Amino acid sequence: MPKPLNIGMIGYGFMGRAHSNAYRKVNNFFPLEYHPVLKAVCARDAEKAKAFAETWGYESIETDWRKLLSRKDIDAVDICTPNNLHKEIALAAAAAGKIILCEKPLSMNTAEGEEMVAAVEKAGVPNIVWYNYRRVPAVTMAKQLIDEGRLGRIFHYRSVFLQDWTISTDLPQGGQGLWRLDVNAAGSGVTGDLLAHCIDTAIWLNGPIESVSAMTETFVKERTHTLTGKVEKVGIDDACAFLARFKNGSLATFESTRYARGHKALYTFEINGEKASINWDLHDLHRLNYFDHKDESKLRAWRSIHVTDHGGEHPYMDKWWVPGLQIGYEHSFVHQVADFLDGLAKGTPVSPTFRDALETQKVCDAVLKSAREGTWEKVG
Ligand code: SOE
Repeated sequence: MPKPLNIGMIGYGFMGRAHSNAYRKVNNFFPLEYHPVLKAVCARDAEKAKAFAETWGYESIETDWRKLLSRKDIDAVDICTPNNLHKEIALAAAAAGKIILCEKPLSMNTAEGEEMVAAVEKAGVPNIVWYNYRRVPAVTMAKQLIDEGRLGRIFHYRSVFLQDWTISTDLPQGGQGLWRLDVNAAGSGVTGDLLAHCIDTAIWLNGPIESVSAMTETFVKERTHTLTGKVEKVGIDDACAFLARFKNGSLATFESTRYARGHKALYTFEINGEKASINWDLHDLHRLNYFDHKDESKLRAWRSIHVTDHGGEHPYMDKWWVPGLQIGYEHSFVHQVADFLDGLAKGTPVSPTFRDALETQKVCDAVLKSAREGTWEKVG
């Protein structure tokens, strides 16, 4: 018998849609004991909440997240709000004994993240953070290849996340969608929003990051604030680049900006090992590029693996269409829900838990401190 898992979603923006889509699709493709039920969506604006509930099939709405948390018919809370609300909601949700799924980044900073980890661990509630790119099949396969030792000793990790949507000086900060430009709502700029993805994937694939040296820049220093109507100082980092040393001795470069004209969401990574290298590009997300030095020398070259095959060898793909037919961005969220529900049934935590995501938060804090102070910083 399927077990219902009643979801209460807080927030209804881009991520609210991505997560709702995943809850709706997951049982059509993955055989799972738990079946998410879209019980309630919560937003301050009742009309917007109603419209969202109708589009996505939520049974009810709330306009106060505390009311949502007090409801006995909600099992799991999905936090899709701006970052400055993650901690308060997560602490209250843990105290109410709710399962918690939290949008990335975990928190505004490490101190908040530590409180959140303590709260969920004390309450013993299952928890996960939506670092979705880990579950793009080609990225999951990169993890498998590394864990199988195919790359050997790793020397280099190189990652970028480039966008260009904030170049216009007319773009305001604050409010729906644009809260990402408001330091009081976001905590930081590209470091917490985009590099957090790169760091999460990097730690997962290549182990802990020990130290960093960073630079940041805010190219547009003042913007009108949507909520106050006044021109206010911009407090976020528009661009950030940093060097890093991993615990395994490998060296890394990371770069992110919202000022790379022509790039919309160019998230890439490349890893160079003693025996082989891999690279991946979000714009071509079903492909994993692989160079194996043990190939016969006259045929040795980068191969582009279309990660769409069945038989369990290409992660997640046997659940979808037929071999060769690719899937996309939204499926990474479906995979995350599928793994999380599977973990719930088995009683095992599923990564990235709040504790895992705290490691990314520590790197972000070290990066921002290094940029501020012009120093190499140890992580944590
Ligand atoms: C920012 O534009 C953003 O939407 C991030 O917030 C997401 O986490 C990233 O996956 C895509 O870009």
